[in-house]
Amino acid sequence: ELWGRGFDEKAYLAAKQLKAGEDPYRQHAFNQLESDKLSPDRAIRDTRHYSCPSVSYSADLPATSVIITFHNEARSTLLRTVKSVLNRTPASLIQEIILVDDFSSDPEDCLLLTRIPKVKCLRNDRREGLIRSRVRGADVATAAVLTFLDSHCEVNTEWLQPMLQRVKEDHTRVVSPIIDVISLDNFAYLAASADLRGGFDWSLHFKWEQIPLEQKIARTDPTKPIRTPVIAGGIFVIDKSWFNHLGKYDAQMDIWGGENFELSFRVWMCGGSLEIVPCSRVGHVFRKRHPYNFPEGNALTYIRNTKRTAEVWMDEYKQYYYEARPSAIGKAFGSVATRIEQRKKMNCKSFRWYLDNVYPELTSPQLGQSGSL
Ligand code: LR7
Ligand code: MN
Repeated sequence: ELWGRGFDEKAYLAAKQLKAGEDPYRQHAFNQLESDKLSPDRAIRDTRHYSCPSVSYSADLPATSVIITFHNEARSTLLRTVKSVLNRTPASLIQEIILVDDFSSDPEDCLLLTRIPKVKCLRNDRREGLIRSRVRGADVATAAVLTFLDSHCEVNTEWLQPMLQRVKEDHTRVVSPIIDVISLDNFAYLAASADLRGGFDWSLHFKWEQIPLEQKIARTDPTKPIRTPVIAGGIFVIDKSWFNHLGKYDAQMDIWGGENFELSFRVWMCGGSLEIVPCSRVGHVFRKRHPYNFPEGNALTYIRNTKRTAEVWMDEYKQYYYEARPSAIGKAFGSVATRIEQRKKMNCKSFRWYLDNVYPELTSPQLGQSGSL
């Protein structure tokens, strides 16, 4: 297929085919052979609840800038992410797709895609990690609403409208879809449970968890949003001025990890809310290992990022974080002075308030002898 400015899809993909005998999992930690076999325009099952198609949305939803950062993504998954957005979204809602190439080995992975209408490419001249890369993309975005995606996603039928609707009604809402599973082995598209929300433990380890039973019983309308204490991090819609007002991301966080807690605590504690909109579905390839290197090492980077989060947002409860993650004690984490200042300026609520009002299910650990806070 040839696009307006002459994008040769077949040539783009063929240039990066696996070599005979090469382990298809080696480069990307998913089965690249299976991904390469599939069409960039493949159909996927509409996994929404059957009452979703009859929900209607405002006729003047705002357009969005889609921001996708990546480091050495497989061409076939990257292209399918981009094309699923163009194929399954009304054109008027997509202002642009901003690819941020986080210093991948081959600049053409990104550059060639700018031959597709609406696709822009920014390339970092050194590895920055996904946090600073997203901020770079957000800073140049021209739409009033930002939509973040990982580089190995497929958006499903009418994915964007329900999220834009929620943000249009209230710009302080930060919204996520239900994240369906694209199998890392055979790329089958599988529906995820609609009864999950984001949670975590004191070590700041993310987990999906069941919606509390009282809330589940009270939910008579399966199309209504689900309040969530935290978001998984990669796939969400946020008003651009609200994102800027809240302080974007902590630009001293490196590579991967922790930014989802930092953003989630900040949104809740500084006057916004986080929700999962069940009529929006986006597939994501979940992997078992990171396919890329961490210049400072995976463990130290996660500690640095989560430690910055705990130091800025968790008040006296940060002691539980250190008890659950003793290896974080004494580790360097840079200065958090400007982030603390920002928190004060915005007059954000306490972590105690967050626990009482947003995540009462996270109970204090049994402390050895010191009792509860
Ligand atoms: O140095 C890097 N530079 C990048 O641009 C490292 C990564 N990246 C890109 C990468 O190519 C990908 O597009 O950043 C994106 C996310 O990296 P992944 O796919 O390795 O992350 P993940 O899916 O394992 O991790 C989840 O948690 C991360 C914490 O930092 C991010 O918030 C991811 O966006 C997030 N993914 C999702 O929320 C999708 C659902 C998965 C879950 C749970
Ligand atoms: Mn991912």
